[in-house]
Amino acid sequence: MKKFAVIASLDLDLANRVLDVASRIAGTVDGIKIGVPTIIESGIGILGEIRALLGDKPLLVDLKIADIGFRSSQSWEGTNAKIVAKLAGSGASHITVHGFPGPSSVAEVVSIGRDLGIGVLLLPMMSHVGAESFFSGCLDILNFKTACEKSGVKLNLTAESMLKNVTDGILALGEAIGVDGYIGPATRPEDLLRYRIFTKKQIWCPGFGRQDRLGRTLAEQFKDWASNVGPQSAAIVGSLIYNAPDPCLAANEVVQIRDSVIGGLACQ
Ligand code: 3DU
Repeated sequence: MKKFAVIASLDLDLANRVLDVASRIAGTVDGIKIGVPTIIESGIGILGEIRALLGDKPLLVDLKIADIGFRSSQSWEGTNAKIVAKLAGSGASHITVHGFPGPSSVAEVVSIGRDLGIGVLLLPMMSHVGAESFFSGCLDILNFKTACEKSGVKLNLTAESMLKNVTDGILALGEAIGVDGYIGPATRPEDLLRYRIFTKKQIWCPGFGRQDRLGRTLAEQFKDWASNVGPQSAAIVGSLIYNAPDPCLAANEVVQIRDSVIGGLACQ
């Protein structure tokens, strides 16, 4: 993936609108994200159509998988495995999975994702108001370690003293299992800095524009994002692009802001 990528999230209600905007912006942005409403409306066939527009750019399918992992003596047979298996050959390059259902749930998604060549992005925190009410809660470390052991997940124990809350536990889990990256909140700069204590992996960040609660301009949001997470990252931008009168123009403006912000950074 391109460094400091811009990924357009096309949360539109009808398939023809998604495809229309996708066809107009595919050459400008660095990838596209499709969510559950679009899959429910259109079926996964739409992913192949978007893949054809994107060439080899990332296509993130944001299912936020959060069902069971179940390992029989032979293989992964939980619901998570069945969900991911449905994306075989669909054109998806990445999927999202929640960490709160625990080690076996995440391990199952990563195992099947690897078999299919689909990258897995884990959610240790979210961008919306109130996300911290559960994610920032205390982590029962003893219980967490036992759950990891039972699921065959080996935690890096040097990280143990760093585990302050659920977000930290999910980050430690992602590192232990070997996820491909994380979804991190652009609305919470301090959380993004905390992610970077745990991981060098990619961090893909939603929360630009309407979700910002810190009174920042878009350029300031991009500057905070880029300097906090560094080049192994993506900015996920939804309504700012798809709701604009001219989504193509809006995508160009977002990419220009990204370019001018990273042009001024020392770390690029
Ligand atoms: O707020 P926007 O319109 O830019 O859309 C953000 C997208 O990213 C949207 O699809 C939402 O479901 C997704 N997302 C978050 O906003 C926050 C998260 O923590 C994870 C995904």
